[in-house]
Amino acid sequence: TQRRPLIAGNWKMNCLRADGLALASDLAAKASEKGALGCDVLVCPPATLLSEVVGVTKDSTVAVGGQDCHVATSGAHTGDIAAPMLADIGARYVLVGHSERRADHGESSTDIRCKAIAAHDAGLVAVVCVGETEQERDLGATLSVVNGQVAVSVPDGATAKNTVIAYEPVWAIGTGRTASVEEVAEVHTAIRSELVKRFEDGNEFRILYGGSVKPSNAAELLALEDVDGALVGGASLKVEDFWKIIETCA
Ligand code: G2H
Repeated sequence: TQRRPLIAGNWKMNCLRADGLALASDLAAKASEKGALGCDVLVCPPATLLSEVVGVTKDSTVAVGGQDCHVATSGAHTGDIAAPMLADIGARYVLVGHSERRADHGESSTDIRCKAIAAHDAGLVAVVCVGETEQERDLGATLSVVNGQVAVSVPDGATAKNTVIAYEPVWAIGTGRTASVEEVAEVHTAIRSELVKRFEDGNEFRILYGGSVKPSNAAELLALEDVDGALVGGASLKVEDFWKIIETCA
């Protein structure tokens, strides 16, 4: 199966307006200059910048996504953003269930499934994030935890077109510590086999790796059979680094 890689930048709660718009327009300029890329490119800025980042990237191949959405389409949910609002301003993707959301906001896999459904209903691609903690890994529970998260967080209506999976071991996020290629390969293979069992097009789903991806380790990770791209945090905030990761897919 030829799966087109996706390189996604998760800016998290970073970038004031000037820096964020400069980053997005530099990236769009590089993408336009280069022409056909070997991967799809996505940036997920903070909510404050979404609309303007859509504006500065609109003539490029760079897609824009939110970092979270609410399960409801509208209503009394102060501070939240509904999936149709993201679609309305031109976002095409949304991250759901990032481990920081699971930890900071107590989101469960059931919540995340509802968010993925809300994203699908709004016509967005849901990037469903999963990953074990250090303690779960040390207990030897990695595969059961991750498979359990995939089973509950990914809705039955998921297809390879409306859903991307991102595997991010929590202990490797923003720590500089990356999972070894063997560790990554083992989990991605396990996720693939769950997807194939459950979905007719399970082989077509993109499974991204995330957790301290940087230019120096991107190539070996992206070379793995079931690694179909990367979800990049820190290294997506510098256009040179993010671009180097994109170029490993050329
Ligand atoms: C994992 C990743 C992006 P970083 O959270 O989602 O962040 O690359 O900084 O580890």
